[in-house]
Amino acid sequence: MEKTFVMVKPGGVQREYVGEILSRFEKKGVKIVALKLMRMSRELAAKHYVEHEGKEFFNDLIDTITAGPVVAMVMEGKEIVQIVRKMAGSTKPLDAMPGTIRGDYVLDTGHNVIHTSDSVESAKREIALFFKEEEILTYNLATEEWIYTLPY
Ligand code: 3AN
Repeated sequence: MEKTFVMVKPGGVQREYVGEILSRFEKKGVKIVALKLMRMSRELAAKHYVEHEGKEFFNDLIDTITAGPVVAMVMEGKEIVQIVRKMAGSTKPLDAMPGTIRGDYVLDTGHNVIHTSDSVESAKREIALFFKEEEILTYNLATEEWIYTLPY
């Protein structure tokens, strides 16, 4: 099944949105297959945001993402990359629809509470940056057949 990388950023942890954000994904039926609270090093931050290197907001981005603990996660599900991205909402606060995480909690692009991978390829790269293979679990949720398969 498809996997994606999700991170509650330092601002989301400090504003105590971890439970709220996890709850939205759990209610959707998303399976959490890896999760940790950690502090990102500047080296890891620079690798994670390599596509933004050289942009005018790059240094602020690295400062902000390393300013406090983050909750890093791997989530699994059908078409999970784009579904999780939709639930997170648009990068620009004005475009982030109410009902999305950013639409409900974000007023500024640089303080947007959550990161989600933008493609299956990015997800693979980001998951490998944050997790060892043995930290990503394989298990069944008791509810899984009611999310995907039953009634046959
Ligand atoms: P997304 O997180 O929606 O995929 P990206 O990948 O374009 O957005 O940008 C990564 C992060 O860089 C954003 N979440 C935001 O924190 C920051 N960022 C992007 N564009 C800007 C900008 N114009 N000004 C300040 N920060 C920005």
